[in-house]
Amino acid sequence: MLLRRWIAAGVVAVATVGVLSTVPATAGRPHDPADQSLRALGLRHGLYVGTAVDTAALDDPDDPRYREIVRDEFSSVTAENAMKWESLEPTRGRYDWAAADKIVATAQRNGQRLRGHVLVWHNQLPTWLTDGVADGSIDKAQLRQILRQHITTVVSRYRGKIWQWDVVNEAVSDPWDDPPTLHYKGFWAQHLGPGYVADAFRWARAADPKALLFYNDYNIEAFGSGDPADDKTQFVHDMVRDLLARGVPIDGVGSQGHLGTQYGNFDTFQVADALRRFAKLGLATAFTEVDVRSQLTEGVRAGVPDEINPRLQASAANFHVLLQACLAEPRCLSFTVWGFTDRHSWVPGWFDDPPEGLATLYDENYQPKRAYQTVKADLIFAGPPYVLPRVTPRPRR
Ligand code: 9MR
Repeated sequence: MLLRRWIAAGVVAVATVGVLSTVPATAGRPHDPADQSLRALGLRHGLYVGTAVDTAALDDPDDPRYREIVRDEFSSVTAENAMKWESLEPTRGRYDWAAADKIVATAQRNGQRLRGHVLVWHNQLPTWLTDGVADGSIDKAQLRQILRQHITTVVSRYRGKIWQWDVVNEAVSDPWDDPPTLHYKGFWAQHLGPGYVADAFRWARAADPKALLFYNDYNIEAFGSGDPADDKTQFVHDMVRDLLARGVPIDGVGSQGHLGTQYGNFDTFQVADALRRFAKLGLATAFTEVDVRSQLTEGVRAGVPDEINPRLQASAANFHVLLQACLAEPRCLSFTVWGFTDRHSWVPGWFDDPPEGLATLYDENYQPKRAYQTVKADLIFAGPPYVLPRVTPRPRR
């Protein structure tokens, strides 16, 4: 058994070196066929493989492995929470840049690109803002001015350092919301009307002429009915098409990619089709927050293999579908996972009835899971004619 495994590993290693040695260096890094990290393998295609980073984990002196994996495996990082409004401006008028600056500095030291997350979202807003609106001390005109000021301040601080900004996040409702007909949802739409979306992109562009400006949302991995009344992907498609038609400087659509193994999900062709249709509008795309969670049944928690294995395999299969579709679409610029280890993942803290977890590429002890090997294999065994170098659109004015 051991011998068979060893031989199989040897065959893969030889095949890998064979594939890699024919590929030229990309993206400014010397090509090293021995470097089998996700970042090196991704850059063979010009694809940036990223992760969200958690400030506490990054700072934890007892957790060096976290920092090593961030540094070695990823070519792009996103601050999981540190650039959100409540983190940056907990007190009105007093910005605390420490955590965000640290992530930017770490990324620069590591030679990584940065996705900025997030300028306009209805969650994780500071209470001075939401309370002020609720008690009437901030009126509509002031709110618009405050938003403009926030976008200008944050984008200006990191001008020239952010590759892609998530300018507007999750502006569109879901079919389970009330009313079920899809609409602009949440704090900003409620208080400013949907025009805030275009405003936000214009203000972001004024503060940084070069960053790629993204709209970012979940459950837009594939098209459904095609009716914007109940197909979120179609709604978002029509929204960004209209923004473009009005000359709004939007450059990309980020598909978050939060999936669960208990759902039907999609095949590669459906996902590739969605990316293609956004690309046809002239937009870049990216997977921005990929993770694939599973229900932690009693059997899973007790370590029963026939409960765990199908979930790990299904998780890997869903990572594969999203990554393969991204590889197939030259305008899909980056593939970012929302945390890389089950040790630091938003999932267990968020879904507790039933409990969910197992959503990332590495287990809690930093052992690579099936999903990691699948992502790696996808990056190794992809190439022309179906996988071509990335095409980056010029930032719109
Ligand atoms: O991972 C983030 C978690 O730590 C926060 O508690 C949560 C609060 O809303 O936000 C999580 O990140 C979200 C991201 O910013 C936007 N898309 C959904 C992500 C998961 O909720």
